[in-house]
Formats: sequence, C-alpha cells, structure tokens
Amino acid sequence: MLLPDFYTQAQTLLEAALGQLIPLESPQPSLLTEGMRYALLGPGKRLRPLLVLATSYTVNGAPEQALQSALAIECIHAYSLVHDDLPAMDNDDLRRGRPTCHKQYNEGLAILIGDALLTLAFEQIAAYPSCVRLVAQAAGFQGMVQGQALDLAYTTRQEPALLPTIHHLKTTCLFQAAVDLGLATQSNISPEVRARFQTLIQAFGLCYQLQDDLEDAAKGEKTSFITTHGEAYTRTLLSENTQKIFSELALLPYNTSILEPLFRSILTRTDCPEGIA
Ligand code: GRG
Repeated sequence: MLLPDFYTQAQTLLEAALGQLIPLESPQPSLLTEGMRYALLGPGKRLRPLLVLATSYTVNGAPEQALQSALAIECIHAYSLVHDDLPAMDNDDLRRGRPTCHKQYNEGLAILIGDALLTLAFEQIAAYPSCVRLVAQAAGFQGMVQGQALDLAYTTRQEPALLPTIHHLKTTCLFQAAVDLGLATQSNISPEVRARFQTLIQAFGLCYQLQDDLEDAAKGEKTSFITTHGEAYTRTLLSENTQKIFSELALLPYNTSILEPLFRSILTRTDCPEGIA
C-alpha cells in the first residue's frame, strides 16, 4: 500500500467509526450525547489512534482489534482534554479552535461528558482484557491522571526535577499505550522488538513535549521546561532523542515505511502523510 493511501484510508476509517460510536438518534437524545460527540468528533489530529493502526499494520496485526483499540485511545484522549480544560484544571476557553466543552455546555455537563467518554473507551476493548489492563494502567493513577495530579501540585510546589516525570506521565504514557495496543494485535512479538518500540516511544514522547514547549516559547508563552533548562539544552535533547527514534526504527525487523513518516510528520509538521497536518 502506498503511504498516502494508508493514512487517507486510516483517517477515513477512524472518522467513520468514531462518528458511529455515539449515535445521534439515541433512544433518548440528550445534551450528554451531543456533548460527547462535540468533544470526540472535533478537529483533532487523531495521532494516538493512527499510531495504534500504523503499529498494528507494521507488525501485521489483527485489524479489527486495532480499530477497537484505536477508538478506545481516542476516547481516553478526548476525555482528558475535556477535563484538562475545566476551570479547576487549566481553565481554558478554547480547544481545537472552538469553545471548550464547559464553555459550550456547562461545567457539570463537561465533567460528565469526560466521564462518559472514559467509560466508552473501555466498552470498545471489553473483548480484549489485556488491552483493558494496558489502557487502565496508562490512563489512571500510574499514568496520565497521576501526571495531571502532579501538575496540579506543581503550581504550588515548583520543583523542576518533577517536570520530566510530569511530562512522561501526562503525555508519553498514552503514546506508549497506543504502540502497545498496536503490538497487542499480533501475538508473535519478540521481547527485543517490544524493547525497541518502548525505547523509541519514550524518546518520541519526550520530543513531542519538548517541541510543544519550544512552540509555546516562540509564541512568547512561558514554558516551565525551557524556563528551567534553557532553550539550547532543550534543542540538544530534542535532537538527540529524535535521532534515537529513527535509529531504533531502522533496527526493527519490519518494514517501517508507514511508521517512519508518521513520527517525522508529528515532530516536524512537514512532509506530512496525507491527511495529518
Ligand atoms: C485531566 C486526567 C486529565 C489529564 C489531562 C492530556 C492532558 C492530561 C492534558 C493536556 C495538556 C497537555 C499535556 C498538552 C501537551 C500535549 C498534548 C496532550 C496535546 C494535545 O494533544 P494533540 O496535539 O491534540 O494530539 P488533538 O487536538 O490533535 O487531539
């Protein structure tokens, strides 16, 4: 399959499947289901589900399990953004160029929209118990929610040493879960391959966050990692870890012509696979 074809098809498949997750004409149409669709179907880049599908495709995994896992991880991501935007968290008014969920609806409903998306995620992978465990561990107190809790505490207890841990838990854990879900679609993955994927996704998570910080700094926004470690060090770390991603990919015993441009496009926002921008 040609590269643009893979991503065009994956995006089309994902949007169609996400659109069907929460029916418009449910027996009792409600603001809750409307809000869930608002949060889930907004113009996101779908990076995590694409990573699940691309990883699974690379290792020749089971496509149906990959799709269910991709939907689950996008539900988790959407819930995390709804809750992250709440007044008690980041208190943001805009997300993806539109009013945040609590601005569009109200705060109470936004909390429930997040809750419902979180539970919907687990419904998608209920047939795959190992995936349920994997997602629960990445998204819960050992992962993303713990990262958010540490981030909340950081506003009063500013310990720069905590920043890499916060970034890792808030951002990398979900990317790691995406790759692990992709690998879980193939029973025949060697420990060496698993370890290489782990190394490269850890490097990728760090790069993703550093890139985000550099973009914020360029816009004049204060970003804590650059404030504490300096821009030069941030760029060096970014460059070292970018190299690590591609050297690990090159050592995988698979054709990585689908995965490689996905990582490259996310990190550089250039040479994007069609459909991801
Ligand atoms: C509220 C439990 C809870 C967790 C929130 C994900 C998160 C944790 C907070 C979002 C703030 C954050 C860490 C931003 C940095 C990177 C990030 C996750 C950006 C948004 O992801 P994209 O760029 O968004 O994939 P789209 O809109 O494309 O889906």
